[in-house]
Amino acid sequence: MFPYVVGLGISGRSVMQYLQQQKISFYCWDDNAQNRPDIEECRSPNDVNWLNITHLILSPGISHTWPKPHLAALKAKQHLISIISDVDLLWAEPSVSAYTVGVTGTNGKSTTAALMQHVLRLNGETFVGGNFGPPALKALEAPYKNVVLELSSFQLDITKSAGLDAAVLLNITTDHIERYGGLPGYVASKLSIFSKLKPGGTAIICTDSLPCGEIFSYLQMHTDLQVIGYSSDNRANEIDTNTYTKLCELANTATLNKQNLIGAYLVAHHKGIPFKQFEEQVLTYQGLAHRQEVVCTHKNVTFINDSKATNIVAANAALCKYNNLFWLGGGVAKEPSFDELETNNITKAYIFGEAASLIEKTLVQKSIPYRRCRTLDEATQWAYEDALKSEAPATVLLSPACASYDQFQHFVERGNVFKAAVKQIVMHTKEATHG
Ligand code: UMA
Repeated sequence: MFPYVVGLGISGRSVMQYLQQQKISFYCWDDNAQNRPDIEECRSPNDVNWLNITHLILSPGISHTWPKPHLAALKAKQHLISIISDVDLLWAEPSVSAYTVGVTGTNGKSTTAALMQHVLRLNGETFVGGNFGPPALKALEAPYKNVVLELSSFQLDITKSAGLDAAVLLNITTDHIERYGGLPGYVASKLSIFSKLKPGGTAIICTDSLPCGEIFSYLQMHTDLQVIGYSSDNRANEIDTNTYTKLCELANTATLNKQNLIGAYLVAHHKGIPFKQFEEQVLTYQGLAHRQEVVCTHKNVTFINDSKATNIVAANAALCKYNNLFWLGGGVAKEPSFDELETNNITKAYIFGEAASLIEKTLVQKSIPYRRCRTLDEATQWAYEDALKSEAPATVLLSPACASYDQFQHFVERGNVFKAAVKQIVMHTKEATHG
């Protein structure tokens, strides 16, 4: 009997490596021929003998229900074979005794997970991974005291076991419509993080967004989980006013979003880390690339790379924060309209990609000056030239409010292209100045 690994990207390859180390024979498959290893065990869902399969270990990016289940998922269901994830393999490992936290939400989960790792280091080596980047099974590479997993809805959907000591839900706004068809399916997926709690585990929920407020009330009434609610304005907080005030000051000083900071604080508090130590550690947190990352300031212009902002809510966090903005936005729209975009601080917009016409509609309605650009490079160049003419300090902000895959592989590539364009601009102007 063999497990069947389908999808051989980052998570699938980590699963194969794990099975090889465990000396467990397996079958594997990837629809992209280039990602298939040249081994006899590589068999398509039509060619494996399903009667010999124990589990289907599916990659998170592969659909198993909506809009259309992958053939492997369909066949697994027909043969009553359970579909599991790399996270299930991690949690099944008897050697793992780490305190494990899962973080989910539409926005801010990577930042919160990284911040938690930074803080939990105070009481021992801490792993951070999952959707964040290093696949979950990398947590087996050292005897970590704590494991922080960023869990996407896709990972939650295929993870069957319960290995979390604490689960944090930050927010829910519309996302990944291509996989869920609408908000209810996506909300159900996010809610399922709490079914991954071990008995006696702690549920931590920021109630700022309406679906999360409803989940909080539901869990309080219908489960015997330890449920802790909080909100950015302290309405639903179980934190005393004095601590809340200190957390707000800290959020300002460290320029961190309160949803992320308070979520991390509640986990630290749960682990017995005193506020003073938490504060000291937060103040040394460096932040993550592509999330409001200050690239440089050149003349009167500061360049900020917020390429990770792939939806309107995420972009609004940056759009509200900086003034005199020369905003770069566009890509593949995730929402049917951009009317919710915070445009008050935008001096001029530079729009590109598939969503440009849709964004244009909103900009025209709100009388915001804009320029349509073919590429991000072009947009960066125009934004810089206009920002330079501004008398006040200006910010060129890439916070696209869209997915990237019309012009880039992913948000990381988009952010790197922006940073390379900024580098070129700075080099050229320096060369021009020096002669
Ligand atoms: N594949 C098929 N058939 C298909 C679709 C894909 O065979 O129908 C194959 C592809 O050819 C490829 C592999 O499956 O070889 C890709 O699998 P995957 O899409 O699950 O991607 P991985 O490389 O395994 O990366 C995944 C996460 N990707 C997704 O969930 C889409 C990564 O999150 C994560 O970092 C990684 O596991 C490690 O845990 C990225 C992501 O974009 C950052 N996440 C989404 C998001 O944040 O919005 C959810």
